[in-house]
Amino acid sequence: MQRLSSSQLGSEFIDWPVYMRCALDLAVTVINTSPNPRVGCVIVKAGGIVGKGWHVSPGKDHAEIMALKSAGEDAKSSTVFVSLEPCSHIGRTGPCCDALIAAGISRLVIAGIDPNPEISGLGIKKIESAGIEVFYLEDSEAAARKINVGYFKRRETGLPYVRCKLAASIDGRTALSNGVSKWITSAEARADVQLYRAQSSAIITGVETVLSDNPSMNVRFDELNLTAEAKQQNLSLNSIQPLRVILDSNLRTPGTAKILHVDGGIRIYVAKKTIDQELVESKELPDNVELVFAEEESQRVNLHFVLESLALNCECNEVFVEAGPALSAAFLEAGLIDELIVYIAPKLLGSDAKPLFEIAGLQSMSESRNFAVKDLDKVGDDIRVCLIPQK
Ligand code: AOF
Ligand code: ZN
Repeated sequence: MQRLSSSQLGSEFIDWPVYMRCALDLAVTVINTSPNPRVGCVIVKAGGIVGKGWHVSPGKDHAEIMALKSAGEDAKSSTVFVSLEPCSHIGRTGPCCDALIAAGISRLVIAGIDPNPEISGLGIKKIESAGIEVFYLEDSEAAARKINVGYFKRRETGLPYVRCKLAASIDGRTALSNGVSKWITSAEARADVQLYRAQSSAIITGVETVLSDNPSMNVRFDELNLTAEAKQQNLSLNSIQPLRVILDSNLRTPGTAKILHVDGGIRIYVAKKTIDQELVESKELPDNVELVFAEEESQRVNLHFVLESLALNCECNEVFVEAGPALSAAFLEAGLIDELIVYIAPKLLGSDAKPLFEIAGLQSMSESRNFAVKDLDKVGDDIRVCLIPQK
């Protein structure tokens, strides 16, 4: 395999980054392929695109297979651009490497190596041993990883990528002192949250939020505001609900809670030592609810255990925490948040309203929790700020 940076691309290959950008764009428009990565592929011949493909959902064609089908005979002697190394294994579907070789392609250009231990590097080897040249576009690697930030993190560390979302007023308050919080932010900001939910493998909340707000925490597909192109690329989306996860050390979630009665799987993590069978039976939980007895820390479920279990047992790539100030603070203080998303509404809720995070008693500036601003956007009448906690 030849590693190439843009500055090394001769005039013959000068448009390669553009074709790779097309493959990456196809991948990025796909909202959720969990537990699989988002992958895009374009097939180029005689200076033009002859085939395009993207992975839609597990069990469906991989990006390369869709692109090969759309290129037909034109795939012969073509150059194939894929945002990720083609697979060499038999999973839910057959190996893309074999299909690319059988189609008679001449060159393969990739932007990332699949961190799946069943594949990692083997796809490249297999293609090369069939006499096909393989190129790695180094300048596209960061974009390829960003599209699958959770997939890479899970495969490389055993933990999912954690986004924590909060909605606050400009005075940093998340609810009035009487608990009323509907609605702080605009409908546009709430539709934006729906998109984050839709791209997540799991949505995590706490029992306090279940008890105080009785939320559904599901994806309302009609609220997603997708473009026609995005709709076409996400045809299977409507049938997939992220796993909903409730952290509920003492199993206080009522059997009647709304979150338990909408489509999709539910996991309730309870603290191992505090729960007895009698309590479980008294709850009459619906069949789609799985109770998980978690390791505990000060009689609470251990958050690291929860995330590890979601990655290992449920193959969660990206998880979305939508919780109150106490649980959000617990994730932050445990160093488990990768990205904090705060919607700031142009409102004042007053000094007796509830804070963003329950963190108290700081005495010096050196104790402040610090963030780097990743993105800042206006969403409807609100501001969305994406922050990366600084360790
Ligand atoms: C590709 N192209 O578009 C994707 C790939 O169970 P399967 O058959 O869907 O295989 C899943 C694995 O394949 C996944 O874990 C990842 O390693 C790779 N994903 N590979 O060549 C694709 N989505
Ligand atoms: Zn494949």
